[in-house]
Amino acid sequence: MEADFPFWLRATHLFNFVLLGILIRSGWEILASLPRLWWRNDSKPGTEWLKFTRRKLPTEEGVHTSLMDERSVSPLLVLPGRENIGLGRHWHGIGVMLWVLNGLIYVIMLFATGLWTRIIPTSWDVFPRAWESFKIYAGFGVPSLEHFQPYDALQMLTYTGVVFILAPLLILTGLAMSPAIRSRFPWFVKMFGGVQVARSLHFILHAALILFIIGHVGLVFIVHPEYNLPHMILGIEANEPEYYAQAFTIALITIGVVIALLIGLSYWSLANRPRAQRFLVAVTEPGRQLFLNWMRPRMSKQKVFTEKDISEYHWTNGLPPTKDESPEWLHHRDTDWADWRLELGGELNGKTIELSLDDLKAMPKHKYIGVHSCMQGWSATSKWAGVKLRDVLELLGPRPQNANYVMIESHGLAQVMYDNKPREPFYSVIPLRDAYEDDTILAYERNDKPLDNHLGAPLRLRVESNHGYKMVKWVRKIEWVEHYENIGDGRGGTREDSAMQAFNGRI
Ligand SMILES: Nc1nc2c(c(=O)[nH]1)N[C@H]1C(S)=C(S)[C@@H](COP(=O)(O)O)O[C@H]1N2
Ligand SMILES: [Mo]
Repeated sequence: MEADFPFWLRATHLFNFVLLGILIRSGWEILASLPRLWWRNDSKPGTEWLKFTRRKLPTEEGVHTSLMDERSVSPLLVLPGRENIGLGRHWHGIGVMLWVLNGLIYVIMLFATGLWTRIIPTSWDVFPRAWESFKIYAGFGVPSLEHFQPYDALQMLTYTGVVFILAPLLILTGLAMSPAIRSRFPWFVKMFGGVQVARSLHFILHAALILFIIGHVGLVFIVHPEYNLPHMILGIEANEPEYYAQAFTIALITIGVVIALLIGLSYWSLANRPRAQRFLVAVTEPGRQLFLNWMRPRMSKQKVFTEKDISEYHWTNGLPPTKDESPEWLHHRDTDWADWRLELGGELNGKTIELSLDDLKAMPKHKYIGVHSCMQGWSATSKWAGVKLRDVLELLGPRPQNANYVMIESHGLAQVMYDNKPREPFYSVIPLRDAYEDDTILAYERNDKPLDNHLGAPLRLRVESNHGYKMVKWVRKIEWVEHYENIGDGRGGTREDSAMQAFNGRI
């Protein structure tokens, strides 16, 4: 008897329930940060195929930021809720890692124990038999008990579809949204038709999964529950009302406890967001190290994206500095950057160099077509040109021994800060391995034209292996730093400080 629903099966099934809850709820938080879906290779407002907002967007570029499009959703529904995209992404990351692990254990055990023959059909007549079952359900009937051994043909087909088709496709479309993977294997994203197509497919697959969950849970309570529930939950093959009541109660309590736990995670996260961020980053960092951090971009080498892929529309996140924020940037803008200087150096070197825009343009020019993705979800393909960050850093001479990171600071201020703190200058700290990548550049051109003001003129950082929030616009100063704990709130960047994103985002 025990062998029918052995412990490993029940345990992985329960974990799967919890982890899917985390994934779906945090996925909704991520979607709420840009509640629109596209089939295009860019995210042009007005061309969405689906949206969850009534907000009308200006079609003019550079007057509206993606942060303004974010929606606040109740923590009862999403994880963690209330516009916390950074924490939502961390929860999604943890959910993915544990869900894949749990899924692997399940599949390995399925084959190791031979139980795979119960869910994977081995003969073609599963289709006609499933069709018979389907007709019975469609007539609001239930196939008789002897069809379930322990699953009927329709169940076998559905379970096989969910485990071996739906789940892998969810993983693949999810991977196609990671900047580390896109920059390392650009063809993989191109194969889907771009980040937005992968994102839309991910959404549709998740909707299919939710339909499955509703049907699955519903049918457990509808189809021979007096036999199935005691069988699954108590491991007893008996048709007695007493066992049925017991199993029914256990099933309901379990579902209730899991839902309470899922909602509890939201309130736990919101009660102390820095604590939640520290915990989630610590738990997910090993996964990022193992799977993503070693990937170096090959956009410029592989030339997978071509002129034809260049997007019509490019969102903005962060508007140009205003007179109050940076009178000097406005002065430089109005005088064509003639006496604008990039400040390079800092304490670790004991020296500071100033570079004009012409100095930078005189250095070797690096050009490639790449895809920008904001962690909120929009993307755009552009041709970027500028100087490699490593070439610029080389001007400072040998790297100081204690230089562990490169810090990049903007003329502009953070868009928002949490807890009503005063807005700090936008900054980002880059690990050395990212700073030395081939496709990490200080860009002064986009699509063969000088950078637009809203895209960071005269100079903006590009780190193709990561999301947009690392790519400081209106760069003012670059310097070596030893640690970042004492800069800003100590998380390695403005978006890490305020949106609680991970220092090494990449997913
Ligand atoms: N100075 C500054 N740089 C910034 C930001 C900002 O608000 N201020 N936003 C970042 C984010 S979250 C993204 S997605 C990109 C957006 O770049 P774009 O406006 O050129 O599309 O810029 C990044 N660099
Ligand atoms: Mo972003």
